[in-house]
Amino acid sequence: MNVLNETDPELGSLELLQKSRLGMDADALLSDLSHYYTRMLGRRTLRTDTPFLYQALAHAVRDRLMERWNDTNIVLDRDTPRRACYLSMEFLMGRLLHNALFSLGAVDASSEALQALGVELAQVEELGHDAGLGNGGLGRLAACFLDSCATLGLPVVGYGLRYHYGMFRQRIRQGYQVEEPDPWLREGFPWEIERIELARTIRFGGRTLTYRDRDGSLRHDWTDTRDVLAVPYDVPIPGYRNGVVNTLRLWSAEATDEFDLEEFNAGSYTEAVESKTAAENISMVLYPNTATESGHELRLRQQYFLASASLQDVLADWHRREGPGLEGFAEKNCFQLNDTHPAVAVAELMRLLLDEHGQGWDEAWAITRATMAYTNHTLLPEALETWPVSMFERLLPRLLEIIYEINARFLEEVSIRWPGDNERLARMSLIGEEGERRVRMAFLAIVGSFSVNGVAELHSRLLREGLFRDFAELWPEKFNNKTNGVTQRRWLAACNPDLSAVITDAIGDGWITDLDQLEGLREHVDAPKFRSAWNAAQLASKQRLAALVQARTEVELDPAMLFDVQVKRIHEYKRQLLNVLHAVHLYDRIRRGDGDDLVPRAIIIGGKAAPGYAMAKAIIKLINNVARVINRDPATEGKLRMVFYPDYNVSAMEVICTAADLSEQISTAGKEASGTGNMKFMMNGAVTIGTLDGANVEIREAVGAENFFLFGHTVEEIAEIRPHYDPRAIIAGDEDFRRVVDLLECGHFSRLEPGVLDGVIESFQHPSDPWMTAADFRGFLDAQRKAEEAFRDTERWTTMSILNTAASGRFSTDRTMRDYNDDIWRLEPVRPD
Ligand code: 26V
Repeated sequence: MNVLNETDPELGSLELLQKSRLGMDADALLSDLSHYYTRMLGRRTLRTDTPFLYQALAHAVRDRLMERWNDTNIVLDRDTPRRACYLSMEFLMGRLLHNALFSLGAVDASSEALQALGVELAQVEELGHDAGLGNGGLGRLAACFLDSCATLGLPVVGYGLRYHYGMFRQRIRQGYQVEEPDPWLREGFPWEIERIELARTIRFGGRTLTYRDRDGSLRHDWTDTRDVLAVPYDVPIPGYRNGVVNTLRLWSAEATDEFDLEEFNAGSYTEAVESKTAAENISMVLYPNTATESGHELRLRQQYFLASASLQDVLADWHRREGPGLEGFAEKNCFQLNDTHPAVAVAELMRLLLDEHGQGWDEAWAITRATMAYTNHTLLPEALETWPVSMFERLLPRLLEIIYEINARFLEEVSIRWPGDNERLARMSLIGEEGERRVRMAFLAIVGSFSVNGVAELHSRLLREGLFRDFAELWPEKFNNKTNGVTQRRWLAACNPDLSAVITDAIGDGWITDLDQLEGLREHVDAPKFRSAWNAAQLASKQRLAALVQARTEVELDPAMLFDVQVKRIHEYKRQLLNVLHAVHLYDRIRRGDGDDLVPRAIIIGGKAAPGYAMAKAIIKLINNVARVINRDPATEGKLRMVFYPDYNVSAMEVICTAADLSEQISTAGKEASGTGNMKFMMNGAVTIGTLDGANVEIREAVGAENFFLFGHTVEEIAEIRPHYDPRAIIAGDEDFRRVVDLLECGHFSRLEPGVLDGVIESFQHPSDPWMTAADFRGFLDAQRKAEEAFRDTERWTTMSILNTAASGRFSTDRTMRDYNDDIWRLEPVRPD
């Protein structure tokens, strides 16, 4: 239901818009900036300790985006090309100002404008908050996808939630993680446009009525619902200097009325206000990805809220342009499900088509199956979503009916193909019957989609051979791979201007939109001038990071050291623990006088642990305790430093990824679906030390085995040794490992806090350790030694660094988006007039 009616754009306004293009020069920007600063924000004195200068510049820039945004939307409206919707519970956008300026080609002009005021652009950019609407890789991938789609001119709309509180801020107190809320909207978010006229009503609870309509067909009514309003806020997504601005539409939950009148009239004022709060809770907070948070009803509410609002939006827009019928809808629309989080969209699209658009089951199912596509992002069984049937029944009774019907028809198909195979039926059912009955969201997504993809070659193979084997046997043609990427605009061009200049001097700037051109760097790999420029840029980046680390942690890092970096969410499978064991080993060598030939090294670890994930939090405590002891011991002076970088986020990564020498990608094989941090490091010239996991496999293939430090058991080896895995025997048989464990167990790193580290120290010694950290200890040490030798040979390292960047072309999301488009979306690029 619309709150207001949107009117069609008029031809007259098109001409007006085109005539009134705003200037991109410093004078024009400065004049608009001061207009917003003084007239809109009402500030008279110039200061950089308040957000107003940032907001004023953001508004001036947004005006310029708005012109291109309108132009893009006019073309989309006029030509109605096929489009794709990227449905995602997370969009980890980071800061938007620099990206907007960079896309518009206005970085220099705005620097100049600010210089006239005696202010540096970087200072102003620092005033902007990260839009942290995501947990990690999955959310950042969505943001990189949007950047690439806009740059390629692909008509793709991002649909997400406008959480009031994004990813929590992390503080470290006495070595422990402390979470603080992230009220990122408090100072206002200048990039969004509220579009109240496009608000939708979302229903929850109630019951369903079945009746026959005039034609005698069965119809369903979902009544007595508690409704919530979904209000869209649009964020512009600029393409790189191509005049395209796409849309990220974020839904915010509001009560349908200021007061629930029924309750208010009945005299229950407080209940009325409470129900308003309950409605608005839906988009209050981003859920962390831990098992402890799973199964929460509010999370299912969020998922349905996103799915329903977005699908209603697309259908309403369709009818606005095409009239009442749905003919051609499936040819013009495609929905990409970012993991199972929005998978309820399969059932919701069915509901909308059946109950609100008068379609029969077969027509509706044909449309659903032709428009939905599903991407899986994890193999971890504990991360696979299921919802209790009882919860579905209470919250979304009509959807449960539809899911039952989908399941009945689907199992019929399975039993025709494999008659009498009841075990298979139980395995493939959308309803899991072990213990409490639960809806299996991944299976719903597979059954309802025409495409199912993993995010790296290895991951996609493991999906086909393991987790989704039955489904791959039934529908082999559905399964495909789309290896992840990252956008080089943010992750090289914008965040590493020094190295970018060196690259552009050598091969021109075509790589900014065609990353394969980085291959051209190979030709320059032996040129002394190029190499020294390369090294100078790397050194400048390391100096920049050292300064940041000192400001945040008070630890001093010598930029000449080997910067050994692991930043990502803290999770056991990512094995930050293995990294710590290595750090303790290096420390032990120094202490026993065997550290003289060590390459001086700075171990930098950063990342957030989900608030309910006790072991991950214990790992953070361990890292901090070990770092403290190492940094305080005079014996390590000039040889070894270790830091935990607090509050790791997108903006921190923009500095960190430029300054790493060694990129740690050391997950247990088969556990990391892809990884994307690995790609950011590679692109910026870091060399990877890693296992054969996720996209590491493809990174190594691209750069060559000699430019990658490989270690660790493979997926197959892990499976083989698991049944008789005996970490204590491994430790006992390895002198270095024994010494590390002894140091940990004697309390050396927890002198005044006896016992606080016991849980972590035990975890990797247990035969049932799922991550098999001990199994890869020796391999890791050996690979680290090789990395050290290579780093000592400065010339060799420079070559490896250049070759890593040169081989990173494949890992651009421009390539990923072309792959999605060629195989799944099949969209035509748009060009605004
Ligand atoms: C979710 C959960 C939920 C409950 C228990 C623990 C747990 C652990 C991880 C997750 C995240 C699942 C989805 C996800 O974020 N996957 C990441 O997606 C990235 C983009 O494709 C990819 O690069 C990462 O390898 C993958 O972990």
